[in-house]
Amino acid sequence: MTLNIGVIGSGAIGQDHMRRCHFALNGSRVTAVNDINLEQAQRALKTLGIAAEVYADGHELIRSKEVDAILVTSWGPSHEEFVLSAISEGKPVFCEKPLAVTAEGCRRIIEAEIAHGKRLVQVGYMRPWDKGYNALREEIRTGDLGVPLMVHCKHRNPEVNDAYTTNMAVSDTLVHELDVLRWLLDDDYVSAQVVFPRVTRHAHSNLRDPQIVLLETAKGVRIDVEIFVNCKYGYDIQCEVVCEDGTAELAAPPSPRVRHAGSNSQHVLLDWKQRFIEAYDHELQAFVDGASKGQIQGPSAWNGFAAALAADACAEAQISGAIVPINMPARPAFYDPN
Ligand code: NAI
Ligand code: ISE
Repeated sequence: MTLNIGVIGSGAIGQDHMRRCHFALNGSRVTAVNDINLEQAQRALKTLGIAAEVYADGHELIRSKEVDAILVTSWGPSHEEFVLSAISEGKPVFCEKPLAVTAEGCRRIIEAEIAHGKRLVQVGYMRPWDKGYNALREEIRTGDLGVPLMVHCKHRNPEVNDAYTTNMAVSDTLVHELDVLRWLLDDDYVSAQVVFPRVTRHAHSNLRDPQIVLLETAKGVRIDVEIFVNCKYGYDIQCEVVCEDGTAELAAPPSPRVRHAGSNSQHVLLDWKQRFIEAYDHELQAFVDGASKGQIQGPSAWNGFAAALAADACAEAQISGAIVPINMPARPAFYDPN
């Protein structure tokens, strides 16, 4: 059986996922596309060489008989309404991060999914599908290093456009760490603080960049995440876990060491598309398989909520400068891992 996929949002990641679902994965094809910018949707299909129907309305696409499952790859503030609409049609939906721009929005999705009675939502947090993070988790789980005490992370993007705000450093960028570190440590956050170093001259006038987020977990692990979205030199994701008897560090993607013209160097990737290319393939193949079997897996709406709750606290901390508590409620049995 081939899963017919409808895509809402045909920008950078929408196109990358369309290419994947139509050409690279097993068992899926793109049959419908919507974008508030219709020309953008048409251009994307032409560029990719896909013959799919263009819908002027995302909700109409969700209702279409030509669509078995939905990918939501539009801007964050529109995610909630499309995910709720897919749930009300009983159709599986893969939603790019963030699931919703507030924890309240994620709660509404959770309530709708539980009322439906079966998981339909997979959130596009791809790092738990990344080989490097999986190796790091395995290493910690052996127990050979003792328990984790501290985690030092860096999330660096080469640059961002003028629409990127100070808040987006947490709601759009840090959310990846907020998701993956809970999974890596099997722990929850209890507080967050944000401190601002000197601002880089490369940031536009309304953006505080870089930022440092300090998190504490229920088990007492202290985490610092540097978010630097105009670092200029490349896309660089780092994570070091310091344990009682040693440390474990996320491996950098393989790249040759080059000795040339008096220097000894190694390339750094330039964007997220390349850095997590395999993880995106794995998460979407899992979605296609899960939707085809009626068994959605991977990061759930509950994971989306947990990241959003911590991001809300970080956003408050950005403004107040205070240490903001994070009160994570108990997970409903509906979201217990199988
Ligand atoms: P983009 O700006 O390149 O594309 C977004 C597209 O959505 C645009 O074509 C826009 O016209 C369309 N759109 C916006 N609101 C819409 C609505 N209400 N209905 C229909 N279409 C709408 O943005 P990009 O970079 O593709 O990001 C999209 C989403 O994917 C964001 O939520 C972002 O956080 C997430 N993302 C995730 C990444 C990851 O590593 N998992 C990487 C990049 C983006
Ligand atoms: C973008 O939306 C992503 O999700 C990328 O993975 C992240 O590195 C970037 O900071 C976000 O803006």
